[in-house]
Amino acid sequence: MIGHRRRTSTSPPEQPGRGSSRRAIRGRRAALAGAGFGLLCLLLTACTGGPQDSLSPAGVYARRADNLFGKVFIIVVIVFVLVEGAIVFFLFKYRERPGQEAPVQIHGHTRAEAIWTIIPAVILAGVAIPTVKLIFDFAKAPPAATRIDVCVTGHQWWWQYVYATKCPAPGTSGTEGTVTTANELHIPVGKPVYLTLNSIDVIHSFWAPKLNGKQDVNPGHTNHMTLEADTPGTYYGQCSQFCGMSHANMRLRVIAQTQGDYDAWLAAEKQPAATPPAGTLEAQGLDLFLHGRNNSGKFPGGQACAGCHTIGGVEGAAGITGPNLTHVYSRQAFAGDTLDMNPENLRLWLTNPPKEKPGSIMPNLGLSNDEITALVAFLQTLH
Ligand code: HEC
Ligand SMILES: [Cu+2]
Repeated sequence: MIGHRRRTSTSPPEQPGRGSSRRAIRGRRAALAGAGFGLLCLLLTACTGGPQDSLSPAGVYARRADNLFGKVFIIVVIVFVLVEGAIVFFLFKYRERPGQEAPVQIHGHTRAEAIWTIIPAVILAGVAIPTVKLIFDFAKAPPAATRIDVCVTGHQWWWQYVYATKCPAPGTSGTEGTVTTANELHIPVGKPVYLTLNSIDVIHSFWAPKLNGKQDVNPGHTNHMTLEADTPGTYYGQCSQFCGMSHANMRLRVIAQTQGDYDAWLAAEKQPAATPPAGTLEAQGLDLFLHGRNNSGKFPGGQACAGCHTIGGVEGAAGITGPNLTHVYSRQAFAGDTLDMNPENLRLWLTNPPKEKPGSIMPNLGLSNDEITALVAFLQTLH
C-alpha cells in the first residue's frame, strides 16, 4: 500500500502555545532516544572479540556456520537498507501537506504485488537452501574411525562428560575403564569430537561459541553435535537454555590439546585416585568423605560426600548425584566452571555451596572448620 488517503481534519485546532511546546518536548525525546540507540550500538560493538565470540570461529564447524552467517548478513543489510530507505522516502514524499490532494491509490495493483511477493520468496529460498544444507551436513556423524566420542549429560547446574563410544544411560555412571569428568571437556585438535547429549533433569543447551552453534540437551531425547578445534587453546561456553536458579552458573570450557597432550591427559584420567597414607590430615579427610562425622555416615546437613560423589579406586565412593571427583584437583575450575580451582575456593564451597551457587543440589552440610580443613587437604590429592 503506497501512499495514504489524506485525512480531512475534524479535530479542534491546537492551542498555539501548547502545541509548539509539545512539539519541542517530542523533538527532545526523539533526540534522546536517538542518542540512547547510538550509545547502545556502540556498547554492543564491545561484545565482539570476547572469549565467547561466535564471530571469531576456531574450528571447521564454527567457521562454516560463520561463513554462512556472513553471506546471509550481507543480504540482510541490503534488504534492510532498501526497505527502510523506501519507507523513509515514501514517508516524506507523501506526508500530509496543506492543500495537497490524496495521492493515487494503487491497492490491488497485480504487477506490483507480484513483484514484491516473488522477490522476497526468491531471496528467502536463496538463504534457505545453503542453510538447510549446512544443518544436514552438521547432523552427519563423522566416521567412527576418525572421531572422538563423548557422552554429555546436562545436570542442574553442571556438565558431565563420559569418554565412551557407548554412552551409559543418563543418570547412571560410566562403565569400568571409561573416563568420567565434569565441566572441562578435553579434546585433541584437528579431530571431530562427536557429542551425544542428554539431560537428567530439565532442558539445557550446550554452547561453545567458537567451536560450533548451540544444541539443546533434553531429558528423554538424545541429540548430537560435533565440535572441532584447529589449534590448542581454551574455548569457553555455557548453558544457553534457561534451566533454573543457577542457569547463569552453568558454564563450561573446552580445552583443545595436541594429540600427545590429550593422550597423556586421558591416560592420567584413567588412573584410580591414590589413597593417602594412614595417619595424615588427607587420610582424615578421606575418612570424613566416606563416613561423615564420627563415622555416622552423615553430616548435620545431610549424607556423607561418598553418597553423592564417585572417586575411582575408592571403595564406597560411588555416588552419582554430583560430579565425579577422581581427578577433581586437576581441573582448572569447578562448580559449573564458576570457581577457580584452589584451596580457598574449595573451602568457600564446602562452607556453604548454595551461597556460592544459588539453588545448588549440593547442600550446606554444616561442616566444622576442622572438617573442612581435612576435606580440602584430601581433595587436593585428587589430581
Ligand atoms: C546431596 C549430594 C551431595 C553431597 C552429600 C555432597 N555433594 Fe559435592 N556436589 C554435589 C553436586 C550436585 C555438585 C555439583 C554442584 C554444581 O556445580 O552445581 C557437587 C560439587 C562438588 C564439588 C565440585 C566438583 C566440580 O568439579 O564441580 C566438590 C569438590 C564437592 N562437591 C565436594 C563434596 C564434598 C567434600 C562433600 C562432603 C563434605 C560433598 N561434596 C557432598 C552433590 C553433593
Ligand atoms: Cu542449563
